[in-house]
Amino acid sequence: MAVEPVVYGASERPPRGDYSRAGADYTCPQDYASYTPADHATYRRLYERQAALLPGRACDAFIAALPSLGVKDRIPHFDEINQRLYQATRWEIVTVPGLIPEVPFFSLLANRKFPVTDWIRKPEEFDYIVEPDVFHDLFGHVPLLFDPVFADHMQAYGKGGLKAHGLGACELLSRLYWYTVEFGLIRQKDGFRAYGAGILSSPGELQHAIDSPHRIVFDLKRVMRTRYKIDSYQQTYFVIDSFQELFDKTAPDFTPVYARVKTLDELSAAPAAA
Ligand code: HBI
Ligand code: FE
Repeated sequence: MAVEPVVYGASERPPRGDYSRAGADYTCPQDYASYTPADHATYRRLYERQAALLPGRACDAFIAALPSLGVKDRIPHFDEINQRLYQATRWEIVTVPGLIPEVPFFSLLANRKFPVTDWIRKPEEFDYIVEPDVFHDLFGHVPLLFDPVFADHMQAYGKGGLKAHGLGACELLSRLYWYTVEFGLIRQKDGFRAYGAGILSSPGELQHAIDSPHRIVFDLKRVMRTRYKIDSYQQTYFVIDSFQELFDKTAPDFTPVYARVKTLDELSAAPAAA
């Protein structure tokens, strides 16, 4: 059964990835044979460049977990990673052809399955790509799934997403994902560090996020009111003190939070003019 492709936002770009391979839950086998030597070289080069930028910019938990991805000189077999990941936090990565609709996405997270796109960007997209490719998903998202508290938060987010869908609150909830899982900062004793996958997988934003003065202490309602852009560096970053704080502040039922936020004005992604 062919499923409908999905693209980020209301973009006119054609969907990336072959959705005819996907089942009803949008998952498909990792098409390992399709990788060319150039694809493996792209992954190796992306990994080398990004890993060199992590000290002083990525959070300690990410740096400690990164080696769990295994090989860095080629695109890993997802099964290789799953053996370690399942042992660590009972998560597993599943293959998807690209972005998938919110309900299938939330359903996978709610079952401790993280969807990883299996195609990789072209060499000419080395510095920037809008859609998540295998490097963004593997390098950016998977290491923190080895952290027990963050792993539990991700499952809770998926369960919350299924509820949000029923309440028509997916846009509000997607802002929580955006300003934490994708672009979140954490305060460590030695300074602010990135834990968001969108920052950790981007060479330019990793520096920009650490240098940016526009940091706001994590506040759930403020996050849900703040719009975001998908194709430029963030202009506002939200800061947590620990993954436990993120888990605790997002554990309660969001129904009253959505009701309150819907009565308040949305906030621009750009920080209020000083
Ligand atoms: N699909 N494959 C994939 N990966 C994502 O990170 C993703 C998605 N679909 C929707 C989505 N993220 C966001 O809109 C979430 O906030 C729901
Ligand atoms: Fe992502």
